[in-house]
Amino acid sequence: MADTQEKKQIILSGIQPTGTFTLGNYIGAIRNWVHLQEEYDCAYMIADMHSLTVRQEPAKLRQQILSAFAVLLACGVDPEKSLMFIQSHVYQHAELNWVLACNTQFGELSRMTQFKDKSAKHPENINAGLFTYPSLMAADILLYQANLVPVGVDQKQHLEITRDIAIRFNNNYGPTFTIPEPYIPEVGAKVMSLADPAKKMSKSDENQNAFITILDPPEVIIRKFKRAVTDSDMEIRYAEGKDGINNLMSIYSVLTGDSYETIERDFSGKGYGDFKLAVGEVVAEALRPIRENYDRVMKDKAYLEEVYRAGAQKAGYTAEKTMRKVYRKVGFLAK
Ligand code: ATP
Ligand code: LTN
Repeated sequence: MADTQEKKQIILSGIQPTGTFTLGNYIGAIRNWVHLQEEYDCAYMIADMHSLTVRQEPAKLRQQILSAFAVLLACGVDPEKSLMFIQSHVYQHAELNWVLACNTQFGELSRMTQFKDKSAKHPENINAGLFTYPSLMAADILLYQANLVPVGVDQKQHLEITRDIAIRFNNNYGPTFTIPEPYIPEVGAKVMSLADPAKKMSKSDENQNAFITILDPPEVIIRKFKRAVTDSDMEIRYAEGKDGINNLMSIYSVLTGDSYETIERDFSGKGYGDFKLAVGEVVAEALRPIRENYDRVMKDKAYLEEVYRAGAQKAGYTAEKTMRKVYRKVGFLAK
C-alpha cells in the first residue's frame, strides 16, 4: 500500500560533459549510480553549466552534452527508475546558486583544492565561475533535498562545503535543506592515471595513454594497459610505493569482485605483462556492452530528446518547490 510504504532516500549526482567519460568516472561514480537506482529515488544530471568554468568550444560542447547523456543511458541509468536531466534545462539551479553564493564565504571557497588545481592548469582563465563552482554544486544537491551524493573521492571537499552551506542556511533562516552525505566507494574512489599513477585519471589529460574512455575499443584498451606505468619490482602485490600495480589491482578487483589476496594468489609467479593483459581484458569485457548500447542509443535522437525533455520538466517541478521555500525564507515577496 502506497501510504504505508517508507519514503525512499533521495540521491543526486552529476557529471560534467567535458569529454568522453573515463574508466575513472565509470568506476568512481557512474557504476554506482546504476546500482543505487534499485533502492533509492535517484536524480542524475549532466552538469553542463559547471563545464563552462573551463573554456569550451560551443559546437563541440553541444555534441558532448548529448553524447554524455547517451553514455549514461548506455551504462544502464534507466529513465524509468531514475530522473535524468541536463542542468541548464532547469533554471532553478542558477537561481539557487545566487542565493547560496551570498551565503558562502570567500575564505571557504579559497580553500578548495579543485579551484587551486584548475586555476594552476588554466592561468589565463581564472574566472569567477571557477571560484564559485561549489555554490552551484551545492545548489544542484540542495534543490532536490538529496540525502546521498555518489561521487569519487576528489569531490569530497565539495560535499563538505555543501553541507556547511546547508547547515548555515538552516541555522540562519530555519529548516530548509536536507543535509547530504557523500557516498564514496571503498575501492575505486580514485582511479589513477595509467601514465603517472600518482595522478588521478582525468578525461582532460593531454596524454591519451593516461586514461581509458568508456567508449575505447578493446584493442585500444589492451594497448593502453600494456603500456601502463608500473615499478621495477616483479611481484604483483598491493603495497605502499607500488602505485601503478595498486591501481591495476583495484581496477581488477572492482570489476571482478576478487579481493587483493585472491589476485595476489592467482598471479603469484606471473609477470607484470600477464597481469596487465588480464586487467585490459577484464576492462574491455566490462565496457563492451556499454559501447554497443551507446552506438544504438546515439542513433535515436528522438528518444534522447524525449528523455531529457521529460526529465527537465519533472526536475523543474521539484526544484521549483524548493525555490519557493528558499525565496520565502530569505524574505522575498511572493509573485
Ligand atoms: P575533468 O578532467 O574535466 O576535470 P573528471 O574526469 O574529473 O573531469 P568530473 O566530471 O569532474 O570528471 O567527475 C565526474 C565524477 O567522476 C565525479 O563523481 C568524480 O568524483 C568521479 N571521478 C572523476 N575522476 C575519477 C577517478 N579518476 N577515479 C574515480 N572517480 C573519478
Ligand atoms: N563537480 C562534480 C560534478 C557535479 C556534481 C554535482 C556531482 C556537478 N554538480 C552535484 C555531484 C552532485 C564533478 O564531478 N566534478
